[in-house]
Amino acid sequence: MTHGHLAGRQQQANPEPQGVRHPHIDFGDPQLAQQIDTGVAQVEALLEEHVRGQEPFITEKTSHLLAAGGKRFRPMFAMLASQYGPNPGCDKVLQAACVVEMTHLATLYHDDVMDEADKRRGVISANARWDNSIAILAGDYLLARASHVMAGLGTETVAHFAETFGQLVTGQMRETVGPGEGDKIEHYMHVIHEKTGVLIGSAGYLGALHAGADQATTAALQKLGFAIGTIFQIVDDIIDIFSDTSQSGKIPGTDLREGIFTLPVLYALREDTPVGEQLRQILTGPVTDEQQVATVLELLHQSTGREQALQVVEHNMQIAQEQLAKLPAIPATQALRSVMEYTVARVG
Ligand code: GRG
Repeated sequence: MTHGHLAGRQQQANPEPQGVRHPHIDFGDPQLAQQIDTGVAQVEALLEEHVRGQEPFITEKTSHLLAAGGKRFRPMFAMLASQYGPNPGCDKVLQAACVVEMTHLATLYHDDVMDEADKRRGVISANARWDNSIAILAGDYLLARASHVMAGLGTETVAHFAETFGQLVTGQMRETVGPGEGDKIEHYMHVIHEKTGVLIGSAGYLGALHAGADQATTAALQKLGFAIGTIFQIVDDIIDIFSDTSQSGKIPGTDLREGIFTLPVLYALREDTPVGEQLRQILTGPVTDEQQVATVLELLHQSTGREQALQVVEHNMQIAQEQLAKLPAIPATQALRSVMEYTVARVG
């Protein structure tokens, strides 16, 4: 749930940027793969152009995280969604994909301020390199540039994006205020829907809309993106607890150390077993002592937390399958199925 940052622990003197890391997904059709690659490369060129400011001191900040890397998952999803209309990969599709990725980029700047993150995409975060004000303003500038591109895409896109912005901010604020007396698992699901599901849903919606796809198909691709985003986040949160460092390169328990209890932990805490009881006693806040982190991880391995979180993944896969079933039998549908399988396969 901390979305990849390693606050305060792993900052290196000379951190290495990740570089752009397109996920290796077999689309099952070389011609389609070529079209998507070309489209994503065109979006990359647009991103490089649009993150630039009118002053060099702006460009230095707004290009920092774009240059550092990232998967470009959302542009790829938009390009695939555009296959369902008569104009796949047209200029407007490319611009829509660019708007989605620039918005994603802006949220990363703001998220790192809120999380006091030191690193993002393998490099020093903007808040750590400059300061919070600069990082917030860089995110704001990216939103301004995204709005500029959006203006050329018409009022339907602007209206759609107004909704998306609102949901992103609501999710972030919902996470910040916490569940209060409410159900913690419902709260978690609500937050990940708003913070992660909604924007991937937008990529599906806008890619299809600007390619000229019909309304039912556009709606199915938005729901598919939402479900895939939800799976993506739960899987990330499972990996954070249960990953084997030698395989994933990640140190397990980052969220725990920050007092963020994600889905597998929330399920484990509900268990009416001695393991659940011990976890309830220990997990009253952030786990700071490394010995305690090891104990909690061991208890989580003994719990049903992972299994129960995977059942929620399974449920969202069914939702995704329902949307895939609404789509015509074209190569993009098989590719989207592979995208869904990729998001799940990361959990091992
Ligand atoms: C600026 C519109 C706006 C909103 C501010 C801060 C905030 C409200 C929302 C935060 C939303 C957020 C950071 C969600 C996390 C989404 C997520 C899964 C990030 C990681 O995505 P990847 O794995 O990252 O696709 P890369 O680096 O590969 O692009």
